[in-house]
Amino acid sequence: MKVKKYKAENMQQAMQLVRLELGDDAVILNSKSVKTSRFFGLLSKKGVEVIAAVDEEPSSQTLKTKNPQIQPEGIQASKQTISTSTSRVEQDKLFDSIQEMKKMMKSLTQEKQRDPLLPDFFFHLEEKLVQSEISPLHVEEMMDTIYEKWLENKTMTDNSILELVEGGLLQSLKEVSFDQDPYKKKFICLVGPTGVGKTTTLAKLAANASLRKGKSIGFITTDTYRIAAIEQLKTYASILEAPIEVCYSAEDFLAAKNKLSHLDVVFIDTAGRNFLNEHFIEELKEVLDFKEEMTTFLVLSLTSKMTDMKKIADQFWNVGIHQFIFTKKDETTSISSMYEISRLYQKGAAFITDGQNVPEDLIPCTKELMVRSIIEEIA
Ligand SMILES: Nc1nc2c(ncn2[C@@H]2O[C@H](COP(=O)(O)OP(=O)(O)O)[C@@H](O)[C@H]2O)c(=O)[nH]1
Ligand SMILES: [Mg+2]
Repeated sequence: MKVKKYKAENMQQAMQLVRLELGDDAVILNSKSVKTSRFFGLLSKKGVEVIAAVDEEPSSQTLKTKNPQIQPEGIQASKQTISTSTSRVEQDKLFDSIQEMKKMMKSLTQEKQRDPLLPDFFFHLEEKLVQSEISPLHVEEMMDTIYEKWLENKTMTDNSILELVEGGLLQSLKEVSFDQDPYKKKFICLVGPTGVGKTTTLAKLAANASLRKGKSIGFITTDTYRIAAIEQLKTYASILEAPIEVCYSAEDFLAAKNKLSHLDVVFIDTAGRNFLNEHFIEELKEVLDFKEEMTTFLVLSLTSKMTDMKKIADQFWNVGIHQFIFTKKDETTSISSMYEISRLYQKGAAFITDGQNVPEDLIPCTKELMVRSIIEEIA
């Protein structure tokens, strides 16, 4: 890692220096305002001091680990990587086998109890649901209720059984609100781990508000961790001819909010960083100063594992999440996780995204749509 200190008149200049010398992947480790003095201290001027770092060429890393006798740290590092990944794999395996055992026990008890005349389609649906991301216990309860209904009317068609399943899934989201007007508050903030599609989705939402709904819009980004991230949002802002404020501190953020408060909607982008880092969540809470006038969406990728999605939701919950946005539907065939997350956390989803095209690949989400997509997956 190469670390360097830069002094400049303002943050923009400092970032330019960092970028020129260390490139787009540079990371800002620290920044503070300082006084620079000229003419033997007679004239003092305000400025900023930034400490930035960048990972050095990956090839030198590889060299280190390739020659253990010369570089003992290299070996240690790689061993550590293996041991952490092993324990993770082990954990996942354990989780999977527990799920497997649950399923087995469940099917054993069912075979004993249920009427032999029960149509194959019932078992087919039940099996599909158990194989999905939906909790087996929840599936069992729902299918038991449907079984009771079938006992009362054994001539029920397959289609009627499917409708009952659809009704059952909808019933569990009865208390969950899926807000239909995401632009009703002035500030819209997206939070979530790195790479899930926050910035892309923010651009889609902003384009939608501006081009389709005719709202005046602006952007704020607090994702100043990587220079490339700022540039990404700046590009969208310039295409939409919208103002953008880059914030490096809580003070900057408050100033930016005031500066853009004349606009209809202001879209706020945040850094992902490591979602397991609790300190980061606290930092985010401090910087963002979540108030009444802000809608906060937690962005989750449907390509993530269910266990990870739950961990992320738990971590970000403190920040005050209003609704979910589920991304990358186009990259997976199993989408029951979004239903399960909404059911578990009793929060709806405002949007689903299904591609990289801005602004097209954005679908407003409703309960019915969410449940229908599961029905299509299992039927
Ligand atoms: N396939 C697919 N890719 C997406 C979708 N949304 C975003 N991406 C891509 O995911 C990558 C990361 O997106 P970005 O918005 O930078 O994520 P961020 O780190 O959360 O801000 C980019 O390559 C996006 O084009 C989606 O709905 N489907
Ligand atoms: Mg981003």
